Amino acid sequence: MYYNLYINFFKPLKCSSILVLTCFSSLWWQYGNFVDNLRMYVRGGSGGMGLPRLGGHGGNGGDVWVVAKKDLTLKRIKDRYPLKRFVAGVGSNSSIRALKGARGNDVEIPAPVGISITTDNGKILGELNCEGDRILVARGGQGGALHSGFLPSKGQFRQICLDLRLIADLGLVGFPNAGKSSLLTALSHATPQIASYPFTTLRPEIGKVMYEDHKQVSVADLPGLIEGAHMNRGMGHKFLKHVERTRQLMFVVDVRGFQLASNTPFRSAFEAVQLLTKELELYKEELLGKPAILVVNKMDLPEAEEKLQELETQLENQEELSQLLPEEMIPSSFVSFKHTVPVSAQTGLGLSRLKSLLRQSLEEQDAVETEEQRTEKLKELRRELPVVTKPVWGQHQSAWDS
Ligand SMILES: Nc1nc2c(ncn2[C@@H]2O[C@H](COP(=O)(O)OP(=O)(O)OP(=O)(O)O)[C@@H](O)[C@H]2O)c(=O)[nH]1
Ligand SMILES: [Mg+2]
Repeated sequence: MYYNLYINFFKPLKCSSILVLTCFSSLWWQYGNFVDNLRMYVRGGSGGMGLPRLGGHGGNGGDVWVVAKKDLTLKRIKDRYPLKRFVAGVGSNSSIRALKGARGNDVEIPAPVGISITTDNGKILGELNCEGDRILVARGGQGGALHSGFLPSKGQFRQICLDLRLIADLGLVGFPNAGKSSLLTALSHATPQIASYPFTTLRPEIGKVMYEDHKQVSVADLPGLIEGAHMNRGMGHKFLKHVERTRQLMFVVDVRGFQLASNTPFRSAFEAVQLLTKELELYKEELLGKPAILVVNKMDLPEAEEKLQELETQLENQEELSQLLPEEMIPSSFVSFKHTVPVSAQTGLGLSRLKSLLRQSLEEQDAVETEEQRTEKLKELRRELPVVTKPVWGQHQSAWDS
């Protein structure tokens, strides 16, 4: 009997708790593994002593640099340098044998591309946008010389923060479960985790969409946003910083709408679009200035066609229709999507069209930007040219006359 009791009560409990624990431990593992900012202490080397008797100069202390390297993550840097302390070499003292002391060794901190570096008081030291970019973060002290009474100075020291913002052509924005990761998997070789529970993606990941002519477009998969993310609900807004540097946005919505849990309201695809817009706006309004494409996913499901038509009509009149939404859901400006593309990440429907539209849209942006740069350059040239004023016939004479 006791055995039956055990089977009836504890076994399901045990199974579900194991499931929950596995879920949480897998979530923790992924989350714990992703580092997108790192604080560290940096100090330039002190200068070496001068030699007053013979007028010798001490060597300067070494500098500390942060250098962008390929295929690196902040996590690897954190693991490799757990103390997160970088001190450059001291300059050598001036001596009878070497009147000019040797310079201290520089220290290079490797960092991934896409890092911006700030000091603790918020001063921006610079950005690493390409491999090989380097930023001086702590200057070494000067060696002792005549002007300093042969006394050396200490190196600069401070706490700095390396903040990673992914650089990609497109950033995926959507509610949880919309199918962002499924879409990235279907379009690229990336293998993000996919599951039917919300917040499967806990760390941003970049996938490369390849074209036949070897052109590549990079797409960043981000954790799902939810209503109130700006108030730190769900995963909050912290991942939105990763779309700051993407060139375009790819909104992904489930054609049938979305409901986070049974006690939260159901949102139609149209409402999802407005809510996503609102969350982006509350994070940083400038994000809405980026060109955007709307992907309507899960078109393989029943009634998808009707829902899509409904959404398209609503989007045509989005300003009027959104007035029917609760005030806190209405964004102050609306996104006018360059394309609305129905797809099914599961069956592959519409994906080849989406793939070529992504490329086309980026190429159009390239063309606009080159044109803008050209006009800007022309304007600059015109500003630099000396202003030649035409002599006005008769003006000289009248001045003479008077
Ligand atoms: N029927 C159908 N199901 C899909 C499609 N795309 C994704 N799904 C399912 O939707 C669920 C969520 O997919 P994900 O790709 O993990 O969604 P996500 O937007 O990345 O979710 P988060 O990472 O939680 O934000 C999974 O069960 C997928 O199998 C589709 O086109 N059709
Ligand atoms: Mg995902």
